[in-house]
Amino acid sequence: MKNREVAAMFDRIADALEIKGETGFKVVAYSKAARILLDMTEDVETVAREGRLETIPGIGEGLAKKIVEYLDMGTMSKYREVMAGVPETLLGLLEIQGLGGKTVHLMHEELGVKDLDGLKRSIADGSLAKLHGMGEKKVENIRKAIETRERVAERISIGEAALVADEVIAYLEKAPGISRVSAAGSLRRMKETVGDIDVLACGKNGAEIIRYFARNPNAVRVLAEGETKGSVTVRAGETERQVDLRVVDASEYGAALLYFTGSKAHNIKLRGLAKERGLKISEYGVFRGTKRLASREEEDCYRVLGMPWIPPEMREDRGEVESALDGRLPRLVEAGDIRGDLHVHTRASDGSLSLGEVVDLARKMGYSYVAICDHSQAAKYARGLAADRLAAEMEEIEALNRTLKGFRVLKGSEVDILSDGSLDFPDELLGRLDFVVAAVHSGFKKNVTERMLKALENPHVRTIAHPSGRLISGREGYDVDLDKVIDGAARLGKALELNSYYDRLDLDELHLKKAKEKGVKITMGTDTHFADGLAMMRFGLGIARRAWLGKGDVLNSLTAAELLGRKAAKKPRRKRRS
Ligand code: DGT
Ligand code: CA
Ligand code: CA
Repeated sequence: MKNREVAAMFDRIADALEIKGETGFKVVAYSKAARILLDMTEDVETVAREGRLETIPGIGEGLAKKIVEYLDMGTMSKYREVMAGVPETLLGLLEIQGLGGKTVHLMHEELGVKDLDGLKRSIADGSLAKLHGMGEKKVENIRKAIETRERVAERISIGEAALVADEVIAYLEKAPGISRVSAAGSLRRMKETVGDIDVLACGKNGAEIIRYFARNPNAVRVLAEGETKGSVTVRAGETERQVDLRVVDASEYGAALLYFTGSKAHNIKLRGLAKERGLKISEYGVFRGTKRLASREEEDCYRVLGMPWIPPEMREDRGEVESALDGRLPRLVEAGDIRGDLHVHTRASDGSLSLGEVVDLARKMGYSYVAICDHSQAAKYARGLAADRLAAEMEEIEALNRTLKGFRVLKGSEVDILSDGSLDFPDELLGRLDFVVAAVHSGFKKNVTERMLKALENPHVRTIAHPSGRLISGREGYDVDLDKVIDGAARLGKALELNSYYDRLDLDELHLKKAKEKGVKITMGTDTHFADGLAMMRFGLGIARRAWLGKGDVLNSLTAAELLGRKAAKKPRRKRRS
C-alpha cells in the first residue's frame, strides 16, 4: 500500500506551502488529504485503478490527478514546484515536534531564523515566546523537543546499539521476500561506540521490505520510507536511535555491504587502490570501464582488487589493506577460540547468580571453564568477601567441581589494590586461588600507576582488571599511565584484562594493540553480575579483533589445565585405551 507514501508527499507540500507563507484552504486541503489517506483502509492504488479516487470525501479532481501522477510516475510535479526555493535548513526544523510550517514561516519572517542554531537563539533570548500565537508553554515544549533530538545525535555504546540492531534484524528476517540481512556500518566493525545503526538487506521487493521495516512496532518515528532506503528511530534505553535500512539487488549485495560497512577511510583507501589498477569501486561493484567484475559477495570484490577478504573489525585504514595485499593478514581471535570467561561474579558478592547458574550459563556459551572472581573485603559497597567467606566459597567450588564433568570452575578473586598498592588479602590466601585479578576500586587519583605495578609484582596476581577504569557512558578513568602499566606487565610476564562488559571495554583497542606489541597477554572477562552478561564476550571479542589480537594473545584460548600453570600443562598424558 502506498497510502502512507502519498500522504507523506501531501503533508510535505502543506508544510512547504506554510513555510512560504501560504494559508487557507489550499494548505488545509493537502493536510486533510494526507490524513484521509492515512485513515483509509483500502489500498489507494486499487481505488485509483478503479477510477474511484474522487468518490473519497476530501479528494477532489486536482488532488486525484496528483495521486495518479505519483502512482504512475513515482514523482509529483506539484511537490517539486512547491519545494523549490524552500531552504533545507527550514524544512529540517519541521522534524522538531511542535513546530509546524506556519510557525517556521513566522520565525523566518519576523525573527530571521534560518536554521536550528537560529531557533535556539530565539528561544534563549525570549524572542520566540513573544511571537504571535507562541507563549512560554509552547516554547518550553519546543526546547524539550530539540533536546530529545540532540540526545539522538549522541553516540551510544556498541552493547546498547547491538541490542537495538539484534531486534531490528530479527524482525527483518521475517520480512516478505527477504533473502539476506546484515548489520553494516560501525556496528559491524564493532566500534566501541556507534552513531547510527546501518542495516543492509536484499530480497524480492525492496519497497515492500522497507514498508515492513517502517512498521516495526519498536519504531518511534519514520524518517524516510522509499523504494530502496528507509530510516526510522527506535527506542534505545533513554534515547532514540536512528536505524537506516538499505535494500539492494542480490547481485550487488557484496559490493553494497562492503560500501556501507566502511569505514569511510577504508573505502577511500580501496577506491584509490582500484584507481591505480584502472578499476572503479562503488556501492554497485568493482568495474573496469562499464564491465562489472565483481559485486555479489564481499570476497569477490576484494579478490578482483588483489587481496583476501578483510574482517570488518580491521577496516579502518590502519594498515589492513597493505597487509592483505602482502598476504600478511593476521588470523584474528574468534569466538570459538574462547574456552572460558575469566571474570564472573556470583551472589556471594554483588552478583545475582548462584555458582550453579554461572556454570549452566557458561556451558551454554560452549565454555569448559569459568573463573569466579567475587570482590574482596575492602569493596564494601559490593558486599566484598572477607577471608572466611572466600574460604567458604573456595570449598563450595571444590565440592561443585567434584560433580562436574568436562567443566571446571576456577577459584578466583577480584582482589582490591589498596591505597598503598598492597592487596586486600594475604599472600597465603591468594596462593590458594586458581586465578587472581587485581583491581583498583578506590582512590582513582592516588598513585594508580605505582599501585598497579606493585600489584603486578605480587606472584599470585595474574592480571589487572579494567586497567583504565573508564566507563563508555561517561565516567573518566583513573589517573593512570597505561603505557607504564603495559611495560610493567611485559617485564613481569603478567597479563592485563580486556574487561568485556559493554560499558567498559577496557583495555581499549589502542592499548590492546600496544600490549600486543610488547608481548603482554590479555585475559578476557565479562565481569558479569547477571544472567545475560556472559554473552557480552562478543563485545570484548570485537574490540580484541579491532586491535588485531590473535588466538595466541588471549589467555582464554588456553585450556583450564594450561591456565593453571606449566606443571599441570606438562603432565604426561595417559594413553587412552581403545
Ligand atoms: P557511525 O554511524 O558514526 O558510528 O559510523 P559509520 O561508520 O557507521 O558511518 P555512517 O553511518 O555515516 O555510514 C555508514 C557507512 O557508509 C560508512 O562506514 C561508510 C559508508 N559511507 C558513508 N558516507 C561515505 C562517504 O562519504 N564516502 C565513502 N566512501 N563511504 C561512505
Ligand atoms: Ca552508522
Ligand atoms: Ca548511517
